[in-house]
Amino acid sequence: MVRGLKIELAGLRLRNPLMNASGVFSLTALSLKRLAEAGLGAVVTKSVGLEARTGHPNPTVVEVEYGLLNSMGLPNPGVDMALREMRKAVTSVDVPVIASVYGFSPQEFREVAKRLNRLPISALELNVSCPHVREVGVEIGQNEEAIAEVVSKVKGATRKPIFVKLTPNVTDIARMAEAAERAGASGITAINTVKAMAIDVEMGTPILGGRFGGLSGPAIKPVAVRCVYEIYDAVRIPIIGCGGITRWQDAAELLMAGASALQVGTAIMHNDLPVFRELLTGLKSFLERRGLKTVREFIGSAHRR
Ligand code: RRO
Repeated sequence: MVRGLKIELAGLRLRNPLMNASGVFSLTALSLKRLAEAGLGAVVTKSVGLEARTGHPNPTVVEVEYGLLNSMGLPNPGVDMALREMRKAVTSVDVPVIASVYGFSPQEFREVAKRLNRLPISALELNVSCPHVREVGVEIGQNEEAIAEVVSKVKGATRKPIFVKLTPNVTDIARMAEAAERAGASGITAINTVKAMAIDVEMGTPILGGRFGGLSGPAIKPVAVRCVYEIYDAVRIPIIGCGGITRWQDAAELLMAGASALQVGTAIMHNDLPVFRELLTGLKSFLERRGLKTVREFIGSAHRR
């Protein structure tokens, strides 16, 4: 294990700040276990809702310059089936398990959160930011009142820490973070994917079965850095930075922008699980070169001038 990277996040003690981004390698207990074994500080499940969904028609993923475009469409087995897998996960994984939750209404979010109380899940991440599934993602995440309502409803149903995953597809992400904080969120995850599209010029039609998708990977890292920086100035609750982390320098950049923890998604698809060891070793050496004892000393350091 790489030492010196321990953090505390909304009451969770993590051996290091790295997590997977929800949806990547995170549907089964076995894949969550493999992520934990790859060295992560916590693991995050694929988003689960009240009912099962098959997701969007193929193709659901397309590679573009400097990133990936996905339109998975929230495929998931529904919370009751997902609970079985999560039960296996919490018993076989030696790091905190964070459950990602979505809903078509504040009541649905609440109901899913309530059912998750049956398991020793460490925290919830509310997905109010899927860019391409109608009525369930950005319709909530682009509206301060809707974010606040979802957070308050879920808070009434659980005592677990609540992270709210925000969309960059808004004019002012800091205001969305403030709304989540005012409603009692324990932290913010920033950012979900950027709404995007690709067209096959020979066919003359959109490539993705769902037409629109979410852009992830190196292309969106500067957007993530900007969002985390703005949110850090606006709220006191911790931020989990997510978006395009591929090398340890990207991780350091998001920490300096104000993230206390980090999620990695697309880089797992490109570099597989060894990417986490590389990130941890790189961050550790950087700390040492800077004469710093803990990763905490980095958090938000780009704001101090
Ligand atoms: O399942 C998806 O298509 C998906 C989700 Br829920 C999300 O939050 N972000 C994303 O890029 N894809």
